[in-house]
Amino acid sequence: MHCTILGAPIQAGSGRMGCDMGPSALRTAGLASALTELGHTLTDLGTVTPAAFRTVTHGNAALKALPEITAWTEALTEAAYSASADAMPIFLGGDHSISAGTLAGIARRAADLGRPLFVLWLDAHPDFHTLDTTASGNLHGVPLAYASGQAGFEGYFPSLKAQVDPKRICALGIRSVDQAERLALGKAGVTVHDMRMIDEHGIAPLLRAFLERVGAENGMLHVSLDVDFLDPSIAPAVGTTVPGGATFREAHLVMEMLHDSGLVTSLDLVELNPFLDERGRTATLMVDLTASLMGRRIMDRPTRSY
Ligand code: DIR
Ligand code: MN
Ligand code: MN
Ligand code: MN
Repeated sequence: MHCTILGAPIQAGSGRMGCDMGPSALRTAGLASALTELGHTLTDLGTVTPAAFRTVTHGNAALKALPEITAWTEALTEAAYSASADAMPIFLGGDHSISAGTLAGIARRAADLGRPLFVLWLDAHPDFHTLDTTASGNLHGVPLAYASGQAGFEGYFPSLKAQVDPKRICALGIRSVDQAERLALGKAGVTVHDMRMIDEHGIAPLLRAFLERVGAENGMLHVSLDVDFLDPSIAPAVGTTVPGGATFREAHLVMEMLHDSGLVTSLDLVELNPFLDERGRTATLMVDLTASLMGRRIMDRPTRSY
C-alpha cells in the first residue's frame, strides 16, 4: 500500500496547549519505519499550513478559536482531498478538530469515485456538537456533526462539497456524551456502540457487523482514532481522559480486524498531547496500533473478507 502522511498540528480546538506537538511525537515514535517495515511505501507530505485567520463573530460566546479552526478546516479539506488521490492518507493531529477537514476532503474524494464513505469513530466522545450546542466551546467537539451535514455551521465552516451520511457512521468506545449530542445522534441515525455495549457483547461482534455493511456496499472506510478511546491507564497523553476506555487488547483487536477487512482507506491519529505523556508511551502505543491496522500481526492467519 502507498501511504501519505500529513501533519496537522492544531491545539486550539482542545482548549489547552500541547497537541501541536502530536505530529512530531508520532514521527519520533517511529511511525514511518513501522509502515515501511510492513512493506508499505510512504510519502511524508510534511505539515499543513492554514491561511490567515478572518475575524468572525458568533452568538455562542463560549466558542474558542473559531477563526483559527475555520482556516484549518479549509486548508485540511483541500489537503485531505489531494492526499487521497492515489494513496492511503494518515493524518497526524493535532486535536480532533482536524477531522472536520479530513472528513470533508475524504467525503469529496469518495463522491468523485462514486463510492459510499463509512466512518469508524474510535473515541470516548461522539464529537457531535454544533457551533450552537457546545457548552465548552472546544471545537474538537464538533467535527463529526459538521462533516455529516448537521445544521449550524453555515457561514462559518467551509460549505461541504460532499458530506458523510450519518447512517454510515459507527462510533465505538463512547462513554462521555452531552445531552445535546445524545439527541442529535439519535435523530441523525448514527450507530453508537458505547462502552456498555462493548461490555455486554464484546468489541469484535460489534465491529464485525459494521465491517460487513461496509464490505457489502463496496464502501471506503475512514478511521478516526482519538487517544481517549483508550483507557487512561495505558494512554495518559490526552487532555480529556475518561475512565473505562478500551483495553490494550481490545484496541489491538480492532486494528487487527480492520487490517484483515482490507477496507480502510484513510486514518486520523488525533488528540495526542505529548506534554502529558510518560516517556513517550502513548505515542508509541498509537504507532503500534497503526502498525496493527497496517498489517503487523502476532501469527500469520488467513485474511477474512467481508
Ligand atoms: C465535550 C468533550 N463533549 C465537549 N468533548 C471532547 O467539550 O464538547 N473531548 N471531544 O475530547
Ligand atoms: Mn474526539
Ligand atoms: Mn475524545
Ligand atoms: Mn472537550
